[in-house]
Amino acid sequence: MSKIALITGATAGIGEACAHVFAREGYSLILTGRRLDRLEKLAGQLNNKYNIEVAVSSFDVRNREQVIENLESLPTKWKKVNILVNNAGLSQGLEPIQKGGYDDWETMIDTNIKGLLYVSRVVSNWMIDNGYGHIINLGSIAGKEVYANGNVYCATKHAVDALNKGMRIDLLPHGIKVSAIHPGAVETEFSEVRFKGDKERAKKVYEGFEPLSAADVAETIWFIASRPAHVNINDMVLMPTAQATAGNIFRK
Ligand code: NDP
Ligand code: 8X3
Repeated sequence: MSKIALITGATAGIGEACAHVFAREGYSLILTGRRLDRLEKLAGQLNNKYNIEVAVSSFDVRNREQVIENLESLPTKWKKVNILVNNAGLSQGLEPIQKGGYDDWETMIDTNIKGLLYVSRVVSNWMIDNGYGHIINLGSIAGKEVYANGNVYCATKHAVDALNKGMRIDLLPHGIKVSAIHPGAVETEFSEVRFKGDKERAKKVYEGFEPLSAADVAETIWFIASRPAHVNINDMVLMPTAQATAGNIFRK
């Protein structure tokens, strides 16, 4: 079997774009997300186009039992994972702290921090057994800076930044690489999810400037994944040219 990449949140946006790039590069893929119909459709497309093996596993990263059961029940050959792209994540709401939605906070913390931890716990043990592996975490510019009303989302991505550093230290003796990429604005379903299906409001986020595309991020993740064995990119911030900081976008 060829090298294997496991991509969480492959049903949309950056995860889906990563699936295309790693398929193009000849990887076998494990694709995860909650929307099984999208996973199956994507698996069929990639299998037809690139003649690669694709396994799909549908679970909610917030549910620890589901994560463990679904991943551990994969056939042994699929546990030889070379690359884990810890991508599943989301933002919910954009409110000042005193008005934040309790459920929104729980969803972001459970998905972006605890979900990433559950998946990493399972897959890092496979990698230790295999004696190789590379974990690439999706942080965000929101994990490097804080912007108005971004409070809890920013906190979850700051947590990813810290976990990325911690994992790298803990997995160092096992020869496992750990990297993070921190993008600025990327036009995906992210803002539609943040604004709970309000497409008009979501569209406005990307008006007047050229944001990153999901493909821009996926190609950079491939760059990180394809460095020689003795080279690791610890941390990378990737911004649209029109965006200087999280809160500073030049719009025409
Ligand atoms: P999308 O909304 O387009 O994709 C998010 C993906 O995460 C989907 O595949 C979704 O799958 C999955 N996901 C969300 N919640 C869960 C869950 N509970 N269980 C399993 N999968 C889940 O957004 P992006 O592609 O933009 O976001 C991908 C990552 O990149 C996120 O971590 C985000 O924080 C980060 N990021 C995004 C930026 C942006 O501007 N877009 C910038 C910086 C970082 P499903 O709904 O099918 O479960
Ligand atoms: C997504 C980018 O700036 O909306 O992580 O937080 S931002």
